[in-house]
Amino acid sequence: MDVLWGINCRLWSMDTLGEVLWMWRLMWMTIRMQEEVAAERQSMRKLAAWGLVLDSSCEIMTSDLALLLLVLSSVSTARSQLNLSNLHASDLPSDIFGTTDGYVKVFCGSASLGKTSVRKDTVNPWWSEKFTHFQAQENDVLRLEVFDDDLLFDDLLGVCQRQIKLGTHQHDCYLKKGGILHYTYTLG
Ligand SMILES: [Ca+2]
Ligand SMILES: [Ca+2]
Repeated sequence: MDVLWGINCRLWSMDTLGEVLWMWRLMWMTIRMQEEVAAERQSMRKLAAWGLVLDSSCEIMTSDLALLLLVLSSVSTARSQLNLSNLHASDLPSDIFGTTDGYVKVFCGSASLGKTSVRKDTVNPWWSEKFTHFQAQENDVLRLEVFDDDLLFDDLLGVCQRQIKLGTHQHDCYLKKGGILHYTYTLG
């Protein structure tokens, strides 16, 4: 009797172990499937965020893809070249440390295009530097920061900002701390 019970018990144990393993495998597969579905949804959300229109079966429609490519190509062709030149200033304010030592930092959109050299001891500086940006777009913000070079901390004399337009334009910008910055740019 004990022997038979022992055999039955072992068989029961084997069956139970098999069931547990099978259940564990089923749970593991379920979790993996959920992860894959979540990842798939995440990638679909990213595509949707890029402006792609998805159909009911979550497949990108051919016409939408063609439209996207058309938009992307038109964006790339909208890039223009910006040339900035003829930078000079008049009546820059001096301070107790002496006559102004002016220079200008140049930015276009999120790009920094560099800065001019320092024109020492003059309130009417001219800068020979020219700045070029090949990835400019109409309505990008051209930003010019005029500084007085000092021993420790340079003084910001004023900031000139404007949205650039196609063509050649000449501007006079009145600086917050006094003086005028003159410049010319061409976008095209
Ligand atoms: Ca100075
Ligand atoms: Ca100063």
